Amino acid sequence: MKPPLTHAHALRSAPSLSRRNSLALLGLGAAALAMRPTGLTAQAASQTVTAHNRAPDGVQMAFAPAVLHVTLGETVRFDHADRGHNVQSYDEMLPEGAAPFGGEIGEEIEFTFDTEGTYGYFCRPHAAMGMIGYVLVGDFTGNLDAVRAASAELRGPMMARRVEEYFAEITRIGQSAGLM
Ligand SMILES: [Cu+2]
Repeated sequence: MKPPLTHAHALRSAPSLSRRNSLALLGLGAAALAMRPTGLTAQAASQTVTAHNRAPDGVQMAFAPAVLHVTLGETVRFDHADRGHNVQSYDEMLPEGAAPFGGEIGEEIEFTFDTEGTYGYFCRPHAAMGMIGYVLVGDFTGNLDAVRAASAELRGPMMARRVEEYFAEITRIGQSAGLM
């Protein structure tokens, strides 16, 4: 029995789509989502983080949502609203034993978070502008203090304010989930 195709695989292998049309489809995030077949496999991304030159809330060079809480084992898609971004985890901001994740500039990736904890990541070209984010997995408090300490070491003109804002959001999420 053939394993079910993921959506991305189905798009790439559809013979009737030219490369140009495939790329156009991939660029239309909303349209692509609307085309998602029902009966998704367990590995299909259920949440998306998007890299923006200007996020919906008006913040420049930012991920949205920059703080995302997912359940253990959930897959997150990291896509791009604009060119020139990438996503990669900070080595010092991973739960113990967790695999790092990342892609090249312009590369959209999916990553399955199968270790509980807090993951910090950044965009390499724009990290100095505060382009960072956090994925919180399950009870994410185990390594939160370590991630907070590492975040306080990040340098850049906008960084301290971003870190402060994102940790306020992390605290809000943790409290509403009864974890903090
Ligand atoms: Cu960027």
